[in-house]
Amino acid sequence: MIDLRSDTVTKPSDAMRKAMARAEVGDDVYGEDPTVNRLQDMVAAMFGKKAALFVPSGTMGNQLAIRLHTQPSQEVIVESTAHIVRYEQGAAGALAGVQLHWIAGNRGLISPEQVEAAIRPKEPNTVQTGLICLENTHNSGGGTIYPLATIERIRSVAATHGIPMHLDGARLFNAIVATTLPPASYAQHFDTLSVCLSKGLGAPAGSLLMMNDLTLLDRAKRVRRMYGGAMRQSGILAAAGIYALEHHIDRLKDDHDHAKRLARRLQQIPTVRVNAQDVDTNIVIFDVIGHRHNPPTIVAALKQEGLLINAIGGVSFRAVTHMDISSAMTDEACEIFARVLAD
Ligand code: TLP
Repeated sequence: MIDLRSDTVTKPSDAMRKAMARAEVGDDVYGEDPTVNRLQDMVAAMFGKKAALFVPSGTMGNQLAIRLHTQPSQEVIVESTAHIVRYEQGAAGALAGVQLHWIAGNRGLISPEQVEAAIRPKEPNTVQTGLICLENTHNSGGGTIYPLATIERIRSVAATHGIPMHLDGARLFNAIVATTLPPASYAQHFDTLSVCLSKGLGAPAGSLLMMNDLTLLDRAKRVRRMYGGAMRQSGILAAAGIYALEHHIDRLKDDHDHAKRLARRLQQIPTVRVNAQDVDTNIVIFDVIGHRHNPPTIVAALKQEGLLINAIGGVSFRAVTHMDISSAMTDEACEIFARVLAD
């Protein structure tokens, strides 16, 4: 089976499993897991931040950030198809007591002018803006990379209004590899940022929430505990993360090449609407129009041929490349798409 549903489906390699088995561990609630501490120090140094906190998931990283930066009753500016809006089960409202102020983006990206217009005036009757969240790369936008200049300009708008910024960097490593920009060039513009080890990097679990403010770190540990994310001998998971960071960053380029190849092939199929030029990284989002089958039937027909993808609403589908997809599997996926979507 060729599984393009997500880059989260990868399985740890034998070498990664060996690194996990060998990990030195301790109780991380006491701050005594040497492998977790090593991972946190490694990631903080990589992104030029003072601290990084290991959390079980990308969702928890985002939700800690929202809780830490806001007061209940405030609102958070975020793009309308962001993961925080679409896939986190309303956690910002349920757990932090804030509302989300959505801005419709272009392939997931919002502009400094849109952000400026969305910031609420500081007057007693109006809800107050507590945080601005960006997502890079943007999942539902199709793995879109935020131009650094746009981030810089949004940061300057946020600074003028004294509003903190958080980055959902679940796939920031994809942006870093595609642009060859140093990790800190993105990180410097955010008060907090989260990165995931369980997406393209191929680790089984784990994300890191980074910050410069050490009081924020203390509060983050308390909220992580409150949200049920404080773990014990989590060095076993951290060891997989360290292995992934040491071995799996540069190879993301292969995933980007494979996604581009898929998009170029899809573009040739008459029922498919996709612009291969829009594929910046490892995610291909495409529409199927005028096909005799509906989306669930198309997904089932592809599965029948040995290819898994996700229907993501309306006539849209998502295919994601990752480390368990070889060049030969990419070619085969192209053939299957051509066969099933042609008629
Ligand atoms: N995204 C998953 C699904 O939840 C949609 C996927 O298959 O792409 N931020 C972004 C941008 C994400 O894409 C994801 C996962 C997360 C956060 C959450 O990560 P986890 O699943 O670790 O909570």
